[in-house]
Amino acid sequence: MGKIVIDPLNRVEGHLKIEAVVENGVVKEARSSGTLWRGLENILIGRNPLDAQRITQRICGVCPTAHSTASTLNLDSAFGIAGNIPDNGRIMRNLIFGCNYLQSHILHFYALSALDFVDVVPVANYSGNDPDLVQVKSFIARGSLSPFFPRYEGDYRLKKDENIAATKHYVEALKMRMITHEMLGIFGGKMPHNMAMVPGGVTERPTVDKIADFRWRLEKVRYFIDNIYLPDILLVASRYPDYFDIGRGVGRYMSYGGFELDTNPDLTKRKRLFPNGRTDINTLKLLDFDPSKITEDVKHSWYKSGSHLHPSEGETDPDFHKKGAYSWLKAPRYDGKVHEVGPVARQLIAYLHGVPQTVQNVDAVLKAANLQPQKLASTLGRHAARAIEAKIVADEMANWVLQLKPGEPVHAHFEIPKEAEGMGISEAPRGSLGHWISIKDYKIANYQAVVPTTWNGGPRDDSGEPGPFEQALEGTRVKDEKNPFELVRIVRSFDPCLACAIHIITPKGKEIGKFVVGA
Ligand code: NFE
Ligand code: MG
Repeated sequence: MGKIVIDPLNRVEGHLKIEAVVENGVVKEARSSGTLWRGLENILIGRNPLDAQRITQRICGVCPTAHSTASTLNLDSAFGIAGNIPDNGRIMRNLIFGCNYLQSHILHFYALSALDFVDVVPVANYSGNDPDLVQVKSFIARGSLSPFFPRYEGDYRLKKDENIAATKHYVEALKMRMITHEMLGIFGGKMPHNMAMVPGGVTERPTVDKIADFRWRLEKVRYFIDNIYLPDILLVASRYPDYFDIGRGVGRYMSYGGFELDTNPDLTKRKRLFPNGRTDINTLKLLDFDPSKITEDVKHSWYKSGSHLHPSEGETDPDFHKKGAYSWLKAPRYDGKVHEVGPVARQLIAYLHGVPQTVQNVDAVLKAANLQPQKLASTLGRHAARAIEAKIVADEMANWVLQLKPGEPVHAHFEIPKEAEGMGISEAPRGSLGHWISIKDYKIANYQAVVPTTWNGGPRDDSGEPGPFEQALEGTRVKDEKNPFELVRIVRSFDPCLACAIHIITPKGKEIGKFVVGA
């Protein structure tokens, strides 16, 4: 029996450690551990509620827009104005958030995980004159091997020309990332950490110039998704078909729903591009979603605060010496049960709701890869679902931007209430994201976030059931324990972001070691 330790696992947001106990070549037990304490949200306590949108974005540089979306929905709800958002504000929020989705999904496939399937070594001997590839070749020749190495060896299956083409796409993906950031800047001011999303709507005004600027850039990104990203996913799918059976995971899925199509003040009833719900991969029946059933367990997390609490009454009291604990992530559960969140969850649930864009695109990809829907519950299923929804979001953005009405309102009036509770639930690129606020005496009295990578990467719950990463790893056959490429492929398919997962509120005045929070 051997133990594999992969630490750090990620190509960014690195503080994720995976431990796998292997018996007869198969993972018998896996542990996912967030190894960094951040304590970022403690800054929120006692502040003006409007600061939430600014500060929570700093949880992450990859998906700050997800946190600005969840926090503005949270403040809309606490201020009692969720039903008053003007169409221009609703649409510009979708566009700003959509840009972040596109950059995040493209970044994830090409920069953070494609190198698990693509071998860049053939580019060292490239003899053509493509300027991007010539640059990569000279970069390698200078001995600059990062970010391509170190890596696990032994299972690269694309042909030489395919590896070279995919490396070219890696470079093009970086340009797409730049374009989506520029697009986000048009309506959001800047990326990361947009300045435009505020309770009531946005601060930016649409003009014909901005709409045109946005739209031509979006067309480049749509071309890349349709002609490069989706075909690359299908190519990898054709060469690594066993990865539609590897890394299946818990099989229970949940989506809070995201991208606002109306302004129903009840977020659970609001019409959204990706609707809310739950499902099980074995039955594929649509199940209900009720946010009051969300709780967080901490038996195996380094906290001495209460376990199984709803986020509206969440506590975060660190205890690094706690026995039996092995992660700074909590273990979120719905109705006491573990759920995977993310693109597979969103697309399965949207499919079961009959969302036409999802049905059409999921059917097309399943047909092209000759797969049953159940195969989406897998390592490559996660990559495929992510590419499908990049296309859906990009195509919808092309419609939304033309629905903006220059000269019409972008923002609804609000007043900060003396006392209020709020909830902002949405879908970040990596899955379901919720923010909860409690306001007392016009200030933030408590603020809790439950984040996608906390759902997927969290440890065992109080009943001992492992989290989604852990369950996806358990039962996996490892060919060579020194090169556990199967395990990194599985976990990276979830697109882990530990910066998000370990955001953590600490109440003001709390002593942590020698420090007193907020003192
Ligand atoms: Ni830091 Fe994030 C997304 C959020 S993930 S990337 O997507 O919220 O846990
Ligand atoms: Mg939290």
